[in-house]
Amino acid sequence: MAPILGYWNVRGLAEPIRYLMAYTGTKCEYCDYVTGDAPDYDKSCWLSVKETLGLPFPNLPYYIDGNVKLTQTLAIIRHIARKHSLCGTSEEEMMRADVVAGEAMDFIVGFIKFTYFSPDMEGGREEYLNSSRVSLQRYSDFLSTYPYFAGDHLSFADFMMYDFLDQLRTFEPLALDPFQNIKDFMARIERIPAIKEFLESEYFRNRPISNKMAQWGTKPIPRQS
Ligand SMILES: N[C@@H](CCC(=O)N[C@@H](CS)C(=O)NCC(=O)O)C(=O)O
Repeated sequence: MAPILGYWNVRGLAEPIRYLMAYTGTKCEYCDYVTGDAPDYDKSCWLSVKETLGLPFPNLPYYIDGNVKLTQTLAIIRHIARKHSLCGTSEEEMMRADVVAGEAMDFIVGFIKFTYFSPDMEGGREEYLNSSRVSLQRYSDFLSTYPYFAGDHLSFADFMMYDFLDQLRTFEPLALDPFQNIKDFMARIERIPAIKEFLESEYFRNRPISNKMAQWGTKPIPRQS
């Protein structure tokens, strides 16, 4: 039986897992939960099954593959990456991939907080973008002249950085402009045939970045590449 990936029907935290599925050619059943509309944003489709799936820590995203029942985005990503040797090819690359994965999680959690919960999102836009530029400068310095964040080889961390930075550049199309090596990296990921195919698929293009209660990104938006 194909593994099952459960998440809301948005990109959110789960998209790098979907890229990994596409890249590794893993057939996967996507169990996409859909929240109700405003004002209640009914989540009963998820809450009614949340405690029934045998997950030790029920949450979204979840990944079920036979006896493997996983939650926590990073644990799911690393599990799939280990199976396909996508964790880096040396201790140096593995350390770099792990650091970047942690940075990517911090980044997306901040982005989600900003786009879902800001009391005045438009008013806080400049401040948010200024602080994200500081992070981008660090990513750019770290990437340096390497093709991938771990170094010379593609790793799971690249799919995280790619999607989360794509969410940022969808929010602000000029955000990546000062960072040519990051723009080159984005283009490099998009040229990977399986990723290109996934990005062009109806499944990718029809799914919004954010869930319905967010202040931004709740409708599918064309990519800015
Ligand atoms: N640390 C967790 C956070 C998971 C999380 O916050 N999931 C949100 C969606 S982004 C959710 O709606 N979870 C369902 C729940 O709390 O029941 C991870 O990285 O996977």
